[in-house]
Amino acid sequence: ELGGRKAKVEKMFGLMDEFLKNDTISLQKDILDHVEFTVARSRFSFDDFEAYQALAHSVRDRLIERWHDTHQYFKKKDPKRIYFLSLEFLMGRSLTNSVTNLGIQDQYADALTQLGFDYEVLAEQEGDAALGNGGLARFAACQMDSLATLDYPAWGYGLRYQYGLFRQIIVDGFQHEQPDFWLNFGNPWEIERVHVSYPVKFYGTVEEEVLNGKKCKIWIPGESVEAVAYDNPIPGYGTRNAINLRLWAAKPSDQYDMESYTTGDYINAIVNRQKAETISNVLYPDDRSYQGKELRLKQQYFFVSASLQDIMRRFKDLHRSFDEFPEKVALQINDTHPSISIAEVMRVLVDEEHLDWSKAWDIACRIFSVTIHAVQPEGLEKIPVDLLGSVLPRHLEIIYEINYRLVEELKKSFGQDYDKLSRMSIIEEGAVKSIRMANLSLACCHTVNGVSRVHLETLKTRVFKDYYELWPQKFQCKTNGVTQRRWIVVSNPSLCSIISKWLGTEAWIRNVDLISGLREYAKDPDLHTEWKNMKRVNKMRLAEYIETLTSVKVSLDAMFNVQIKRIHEYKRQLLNMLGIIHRYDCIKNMDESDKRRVVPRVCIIGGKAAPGYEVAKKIIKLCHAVADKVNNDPDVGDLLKVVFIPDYNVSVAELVIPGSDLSQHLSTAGHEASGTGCMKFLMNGCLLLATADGSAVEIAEEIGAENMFLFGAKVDEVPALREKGTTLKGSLQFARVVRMVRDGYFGFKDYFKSLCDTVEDGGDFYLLGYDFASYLEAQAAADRTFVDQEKWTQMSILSTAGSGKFSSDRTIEEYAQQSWGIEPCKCPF
Ligand code: CR1
Repeated sequence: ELGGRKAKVEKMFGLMDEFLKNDTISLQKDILDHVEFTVARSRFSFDDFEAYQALAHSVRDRLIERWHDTHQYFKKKDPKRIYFLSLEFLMGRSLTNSVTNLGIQDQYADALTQLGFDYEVLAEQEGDAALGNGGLARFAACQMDSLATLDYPAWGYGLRYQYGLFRQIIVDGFQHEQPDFWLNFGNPWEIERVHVSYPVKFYGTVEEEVLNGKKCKIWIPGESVEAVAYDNPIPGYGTRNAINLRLWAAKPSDQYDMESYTTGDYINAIVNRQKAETISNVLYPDDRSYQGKELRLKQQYFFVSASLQDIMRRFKDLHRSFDEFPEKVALQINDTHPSISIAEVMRVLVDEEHLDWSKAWDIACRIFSVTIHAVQPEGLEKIPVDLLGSVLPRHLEIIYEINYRLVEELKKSFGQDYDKLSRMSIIEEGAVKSIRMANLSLACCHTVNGVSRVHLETLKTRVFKDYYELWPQKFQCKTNGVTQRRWIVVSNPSLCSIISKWLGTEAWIRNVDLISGLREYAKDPDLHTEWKNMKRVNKMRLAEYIETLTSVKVSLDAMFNVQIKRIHEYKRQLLNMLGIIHRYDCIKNMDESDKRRVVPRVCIIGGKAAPGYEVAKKIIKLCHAVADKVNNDPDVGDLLKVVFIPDYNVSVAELVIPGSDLSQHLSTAGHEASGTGCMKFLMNGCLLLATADGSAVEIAEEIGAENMFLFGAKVDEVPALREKGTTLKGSLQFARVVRMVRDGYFGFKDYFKSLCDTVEDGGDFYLLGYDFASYLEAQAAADRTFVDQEKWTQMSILSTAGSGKFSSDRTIEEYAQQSWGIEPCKCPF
């Protein structure tokens, strides 16, 4: 019997090639096979989308092969693993990123050309995976790429939303939201794992039980929902490693509620069961304010509970005692959203594994670290006690116990300072008694990370001051980064070739510090020529895109000036608009000879507003109202164009960033935790016009402040300026442009009134009036520099050359060493 089996296995190995082959003929055959057998179209007749699907499946096979090998290897080596828990991952498209990281893009392009298809056209068929809102979620995606590339034994865990971030459509200049049912045409990048599923429980009651003479608590849940795994292989670059991003989808549980079936109400019983799926239905589209919604809490617990069951099962396969857990497991909490995992770990260890509380707590404290992405205390999640107690009754008890012990410990340090104790407590008293999820994380995590130096300072001195004084060693800075694989190699291939050519190596793609080698050539006329050509071609591509979308024709000689990010008051798109109005107003008042000295500009704005965020939506309307007026004014012509790019997402960013000359990062100092968009522009040699906020401060250190356009109040000036409040009048120029909007110069007078109030009568919290003059000065400086194209190009080269620090590879190395204590585990070829 055994011999027979062995022979079978040997035969199977004999039949399998060691690796899938990547020569042109094999790839073509592979694509055609997928056309015929996966997509089920005739190999003699299929369209671009079907070709894309077949191509994607062919790439997916190669991903799966590496991904299997990597997991076999991880299993064999059993290194300490990092589990990255995040409610959001903004992956964008996968095709080009995958073939790039697999190192077979040229082969695929050739194979397709010979079949009569154009790789780029097929790549455009892919929709974005938009399972996230903005910075936090895209940063999570960049981190996954770096973890894979640097061979870390990592897993990402999140939710497989059926509806990603809404699609933004613009009707008469107003934002409308449409659902993003992104799975409609299937998703070749995921692998459904029907057999990897766990029950996740909700509601019910807690009862006491005596076990071996010891009193213990048991949770009798009232509802069970099944979490089914969908695996998304994440290939590293220049390595065989491919790690896993496991996203959970909710499915009705296998356990039937017998009663509803026996009462004969069969149809309703099924409809009710189906409701379980709503948990993973939709991504919350608001990235800042949380209203303590039940569904949101259920989403958080759902993915956390399934992930922890999965992690513990993997651990228990190889280990008996939880004493070893911290040697094998690091858990990273991405913002406070997954922090219910702390209570869940305690529940499992104490209630199910029967560990002593203090032992369990010690384990929890050694495995968890957290990164905070918010600056304002309002951005930190709070969950009403009543809600938590109803959805997760046992967890509420556990949180109370954690808090009781915490407060006892705090009393040892702070005595009876009740103000301090109540600020530090996990429970917030008040009209709505709530759980402060951030404080729960602070109490447990061994490391609390800020995402830029400025941000960490804010956390230490304002947001978590009390905690910092108590546990200064917990607080660390891990300045964000972005992956150069997606943001240069994939999205700007011509720049990629230039860098490799001048450095004489492609090694910078894995070791981006080498990019500083470009500094040496910053004045080289040959490099300048190549650089300018590259920019022009990228601008051409962007101009075509703009024309297709908005019918606005733009001149390639104009400076492309871009602000793309979520629309928020603190990000001050309104400042940008008021600056544009000022420019327009100036042009209108010029004679022809003055006009000749104007640097022509194309102002590009893109971004989504949370559906309930009225002010942000008014800003979008203002962009359109101004664009309408300016773009149709014959006095202005090519000197100024205003373009709003609808439905901004990762793929749009990949197109816009390489084609930009200048990018704007205008947050009121002290409000942007880090900002990662600026890093993508920097890598692509777009100059930055920015406030000294978030990571811009560190960018200035790396490239030299003289190579960017900094403006505005500094972080430490902002509080005093605010104190002065309404007495702080902006300049006459500021008053004039606001008046133009107020008076209906761009129409919609009544609609824009309240928007104008936010920067005048409302007290101008974000200091637009104060910063306006210095903003205009920075814009003028950008104009003067643009006229001197040699200087501009040199600054552009120095921006790219100085971007090495802002790779997520550096960020991940810091996390690995300072927070997680993990080592690379490289799968041999
Ligand atoms: C911050 O606003 C930061 C990213 C990533 C954002 C931004 O400054 O660069 O996180 N926060 O750390 C966010 O998206 C939902 O919160």
